[in-house]
Amino acid sequence: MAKLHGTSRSRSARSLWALEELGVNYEHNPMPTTDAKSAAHLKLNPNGHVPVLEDDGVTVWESMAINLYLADKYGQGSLWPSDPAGRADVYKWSFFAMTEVEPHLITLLRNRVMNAPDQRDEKAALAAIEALKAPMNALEESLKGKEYLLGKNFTIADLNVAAVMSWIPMMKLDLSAWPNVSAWLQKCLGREANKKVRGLK
Ligand SMILES: N[C@@H](CCC(=O)N[C@@H](CS)C(=O)NCC(=O)O)C(=O)O
Repeated sequence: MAKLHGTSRSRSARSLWALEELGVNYEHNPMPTTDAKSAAHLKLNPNGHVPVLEDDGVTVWESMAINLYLADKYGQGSLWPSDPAGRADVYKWSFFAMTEVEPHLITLLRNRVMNAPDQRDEKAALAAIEALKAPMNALEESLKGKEYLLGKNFTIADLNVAAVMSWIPMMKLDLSAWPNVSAWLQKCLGREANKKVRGLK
């Protein structure tokens, strides 16, 4: 049986969402991030991070890699596109989320939510908001006239990008300049599988 290590209050939520969405029978080890550097966990992921997936003798770390693996293995005919062009879009949006969006959201999260008030740098937060404009514009343009990133159907591309952007409501970032992004994000985050994950340990 597949086993996912990592509390839902971490990036593990991304892979728990994929497991739930795909209807995979899995075991969840809700390991806190404070245990990620334990000797036992370092054997699974030498980076000392969660999430980690174990599945049929395969060990995968990096949330996006886990989700691409899961969608490929369990999502044929649903979350995983059957054609190379569709899969190219999946890779494109997943790497976009990790490289163009996540670093700025982390900066914002640290300086608006996570750090103690006297450790917050509002200048860095404002610079992150500025840097997010280009990727938000790209997303807005791509969603024009479409239900989801690849067209009519929700795929692992939507899940991966929306999962990275799931911190946005918590930060109350104003998305009114990007109405397509705002409507799409709400629709993705409102899916039952994601709502279920938010209630897990
Ligand atoms: N790029 C990695 C990042 C993983 C990561 O940084 N996970 C954090 C939790 S959200 C963690 O394990 N932190 C524990 C630590 O660094 O000791 C991914 O997406 O899986």
